[in-house]
Order: sequence, then C-alpha cells, then structure tokens
Amino acid sequence: MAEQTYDGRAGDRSRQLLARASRLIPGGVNSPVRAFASVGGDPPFITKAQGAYLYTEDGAKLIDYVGSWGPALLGHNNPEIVEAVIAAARNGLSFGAATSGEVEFAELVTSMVPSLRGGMIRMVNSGTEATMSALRVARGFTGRAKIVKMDGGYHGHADILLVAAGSGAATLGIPGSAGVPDSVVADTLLLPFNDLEALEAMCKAQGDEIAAIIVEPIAGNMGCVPPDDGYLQRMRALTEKHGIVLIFDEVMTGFRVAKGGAQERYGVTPDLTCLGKIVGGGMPVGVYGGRRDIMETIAPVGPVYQAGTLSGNPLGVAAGMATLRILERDPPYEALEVQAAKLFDGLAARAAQAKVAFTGNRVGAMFTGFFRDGEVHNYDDAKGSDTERFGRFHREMLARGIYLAPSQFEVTFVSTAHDDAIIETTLAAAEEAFAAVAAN
Ligand code: KE4
Repeated sequence: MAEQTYDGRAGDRSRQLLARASRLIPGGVNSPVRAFASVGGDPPFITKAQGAYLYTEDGAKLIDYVGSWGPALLGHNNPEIVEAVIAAARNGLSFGAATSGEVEFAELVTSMVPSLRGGMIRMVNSGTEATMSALRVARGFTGRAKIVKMDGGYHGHADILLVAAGSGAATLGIPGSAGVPDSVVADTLLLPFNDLEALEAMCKAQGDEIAAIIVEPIAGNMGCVPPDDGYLQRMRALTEKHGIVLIFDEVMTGFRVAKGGAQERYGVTPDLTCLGKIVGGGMPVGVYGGRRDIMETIAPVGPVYQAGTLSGNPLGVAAGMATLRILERDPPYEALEVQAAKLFDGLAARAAQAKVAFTGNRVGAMFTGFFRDGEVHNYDDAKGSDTERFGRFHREMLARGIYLAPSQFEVTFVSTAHDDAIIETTLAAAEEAFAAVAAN
C-alpha cells in the first residue's frame, strides 16, 4: 500500500480494529491513555515503527514524539537492540533461573547511575513494579508506614499510589481510583511539587513517621515540570535529617536527561532509584535499587518479600544491555539537547506568531508545551492549561502526520532519530496547526 499522509482520521482499518478491540479489551486499549480520550479522534493502530516513524494500519507514516512513552530514545527498531533480542530468543525466552546476563546487566546499570554505585538492584517487569517494590522496601527498612508523593506525580498504578490529587498533605490520602479502599491510602500523603514550605512543614510535623518520599525529580506526568533551583537539594537534606528514604522515580528521566538520569544532572543522590522504559530498550523491564543496607532487607536475604516470574528474563536483559551499551559507547546527550531545543524553541516561536498562549518546560530531550500563559511550576499551574485547545492542536498535528502524546499532561520525547529534516517538517505542520487553533 502506498504511503499516504495522514488524513486526520484513524482510517477505516484502525476504526474497525478499535471496534473489534473494544468488545474484548476495555476501551479497546491495554493502557488508558492510548484511547485518545482527552484529545478526541480515533487512535491509529500501528503496524511498525522505524527510527522516528510509526506506520499505521491505514498506510500512513507518522513522525512519532511518544516513542513508546520514553523507551525509544535511540529511535524505534534500533538494529543493535533488535539483533540482541533475536539472538537471546534463539536460546529460549525465559528460564525462571539465574543467568549471567542478569549479572552483567546489574554491573552495567550500577556503574551508570550515581545512587546505584556501590549499591544493589532488583529487576522487575515495569515501572509500577519498581516503585511499588521500592516503597515496600522503604517501609520494611524504616518500620514506618507513611509515604509521601507529589500532587500530580505518577508512579504507576499500585494501589498505595493512586491517591486523589488535592487531598492535601495534612489530611489522610483519599483514593484516586475506584477499587482502592480508604485504608490502603490512609498513609499516603500528598505534597505540592516545588513547594519547599509545605515540604519543611510536613517533615517537621511528621518526619519521624514517614518511611519514604517518592518524587519524579523532573515531573513528567503533569507535563514536564523541572525542579525549582535547590528544591531537590533541600529535599535530600530534610530526608536525611529525618531518616526518610528518598526515592527518585526515574522511570521516565533515567538515561534520558543524562546518562545517570536527573540525579546526575542535578547532583542529588537519592537512597533508592526506580527505572523503567529506556532501561529495557522497549522490552518490559523495571529496576529498583540503591543503598545496600536498604536493599539487603529484600528476600531471600531479608524479610521484605518481592518476586516476579519474568523478572530479569533473557530478552529484557538483552534489550536493556544493548541499549545501555550504546549509551555508554556513544552518549547522545549533547545531540539530543540540540535537537530538542530546536523543536521546542521552534514550537514556541510559531505559537507566539499565531498568538496562541503557549508556555513550555524542557529538560534535555523531554518537554511539554502548556496551552496557557505564565510559568508552570506544579500540578495546579499545569491544570490551568486550555486542554480543549491542546486537543485541537493534537488533532491538527495528527492530520499533518505528527503523532504527539494524546494528553496535555504528558511529555514530548525527542530521540536520536529526530534529525533536522524531521524537525523542520514538524515545525511546518505546527505553524499550520497553531493557525488553525488560533482561528477557532
Ligand atoms: P509502567 O508501569 O507503565 O511501566 O511505569 C509506570 C510509571 C512510573 N513512573 C513514571 C515516572 C512513569 O512515567 C510511569 C509510566 N508513564 C506513563 C506515561 N507517562 C506510561 C504510559 C501509560 O501509562 O500507558
């Protein structure tokens, strides 16, 4: 089938597949955001990905800025990574037993991330498992029950982390999802991101009851929101003072904003780090790890239980190892910085040209353009964005062959495959899309 530009609608084949899927899978998707609920329009079904491109069931070729929600830092279908997985698969898919690959993987990961150096890791199968397990370990290590997350922070779908935004730090957590009993989140407290006063007050009032603070060091799930100057450093000092385990959720930022993640970029070393996405090169891999004294509380060495049938399986290890070896051999971060800045600055300029309120936050190869005026330092600021306008922009861009994350509160991911020509094509589409949005 000849490649055609995207006509703005998913196309008949994708729509037929969505109808079939919706009878068997809730919303027709295996993860809610893929349903395009917040931007409207039908999600195209994808047949193949290559470099910066996605190919749809209806023959369209799209420039992709979702990158599988982060893993595709090196572009889709990187031959070195795919060949490693194929070679591993020829020896069997999963053994449920220890392998040398897991040792090499652990040696490599712990050499790259500051908080893991001299420490230990445990491999799991997703970011959710990594954060859920890290919090259990922190509770087991400290003997304390309370945990703290940021309002607007997302760490996967473990019950204890599904807390309604806005329930406030002083009050007990309230469930943010049906099916989560009040009791399960009663010890989950919320803080506004970048609010040092609230952090200081909570530590003063409850510091000795708190097992852990878990934070995305650069928020990515309220849209991209960097830490204010000194925020992470102060959080590190306060958690040390009160014996609180500081957990950086670097599932998104790990290996993206620097080889050692946000903790390397900002020079702040947490007690535990959670990784996912890039660390598995596109295969289902999560990692949590850090301080040896904390990690030695995990079974079979210590009393904290955590397990997984496919944890450390050979294919995930192969994809992860290949990915990390490329990052070690040829760190792409300077080039990613340049390309992401070109796109980010170009979008801002075209929004201004069209007089569309658009304010952006960027750290390395991840950014968000919020459809609002004024700076965005926390979730409340982010929620002040015009999500209707974002939806229109998303549809206008998709109609021009540009596939953006289908939510204002997600991130644009730039990969090493996004070259100048691709960025120029994107900016030309954006010029028209902003004009269309401004006209409405
Ligand atoms: P997974 O369980 O989806 O592998 O990871 C959960 C997770 C944990 N921590 C952070 C910082 C994350 O960003 C995520 C997952 N990110 C979302 C989108 N931002 C994945 C997309 C989806 O849910 O389909």
